[in-house]
Amino acid sequence: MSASSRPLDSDQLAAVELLRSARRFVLCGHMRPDGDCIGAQAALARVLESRGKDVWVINPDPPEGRFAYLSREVTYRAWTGGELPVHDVAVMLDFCEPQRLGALEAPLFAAGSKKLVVDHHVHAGTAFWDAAFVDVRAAATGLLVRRIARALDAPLDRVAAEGVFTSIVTDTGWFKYSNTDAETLAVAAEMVELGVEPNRLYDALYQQRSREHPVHVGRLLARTDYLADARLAVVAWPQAEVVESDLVDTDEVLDILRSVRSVEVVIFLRELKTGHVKASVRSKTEFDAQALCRQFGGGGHRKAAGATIAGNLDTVRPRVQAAALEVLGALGALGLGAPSAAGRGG
Ligand SMILES: [Mn+2]
Repeated sequence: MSASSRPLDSDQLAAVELLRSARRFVLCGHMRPDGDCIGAQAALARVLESRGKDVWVINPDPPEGRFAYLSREVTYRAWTGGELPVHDVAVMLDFCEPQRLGALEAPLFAAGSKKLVVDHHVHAGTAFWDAAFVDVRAAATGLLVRRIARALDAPLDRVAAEGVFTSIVTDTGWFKYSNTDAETLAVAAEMVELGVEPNRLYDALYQQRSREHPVHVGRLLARTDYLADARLAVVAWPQAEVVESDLVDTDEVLDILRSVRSVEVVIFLRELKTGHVKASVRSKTEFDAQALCRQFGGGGHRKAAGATIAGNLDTVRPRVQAAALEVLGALGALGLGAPSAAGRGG
């Protein structure tokens, strides 16, 4: 059996049935929607529209400009208050914590609609949804939309295919993270057969930076501190310079630091205007980024996770760093850390 046609469990079948039977949908994403979120929304919107459904796509924030090839085809509304349209089902894509809806949380839960979660994140806490199509092993939410379309017997048009492909490539770092599996590659190939031009999407996503961009990346990288024999890399970015960090794709900086041989874990700490610090954690080894972030009220995946923590860099950084060093110490004692002591080249 191919990876993209595995059987659905009973929860997933119930979710598909809700999508099949309801008529009016609102598709919601999380704050600062990423490529997986935007792509999964595009794909599910086209799939449901092909089934004659009314679909409204809305997020707390507008999509980044680099996703223009999708936002030209799909109307992404950004919540600015007012009223949500009357709808039967609100679908939450690529998140499972209602607070990630930001200002959209209150009006969405005030609406009497059914709540359906389509997601691949680990959920902590009580279930708030009416139905869920969840697989925490899936590399991207877009892959779950592909499975849903198959279950609904709905064909994907080119825009839906570009949505699924965008989901896959942004959540796998263009097929290089450990979540890249057979389903990822099989569905990517299928999307190319449906008309996606990978090079055109790569150009739109990663080759349209400003001239200043490399300088900002350089400044950020210059702030790196290596700890624990350079098994841990930490970049802390104070609020005073937040304008520049907004111009930099965090994943890009994390990727460069992860490329250092000795580094097992990278932590990027960004001070926000709201009195919080946004932590992004990436792991190359058994180090569980999700477990670390959960200690601080966040979540994500084993190899990639994040948390938004109350406080400033002076108060938050020592706590996060100490927690990470403790985990690294335990892993080191078990011999589960870097490839080998020799490989670390003392
Ligand atoms: Mn995702």
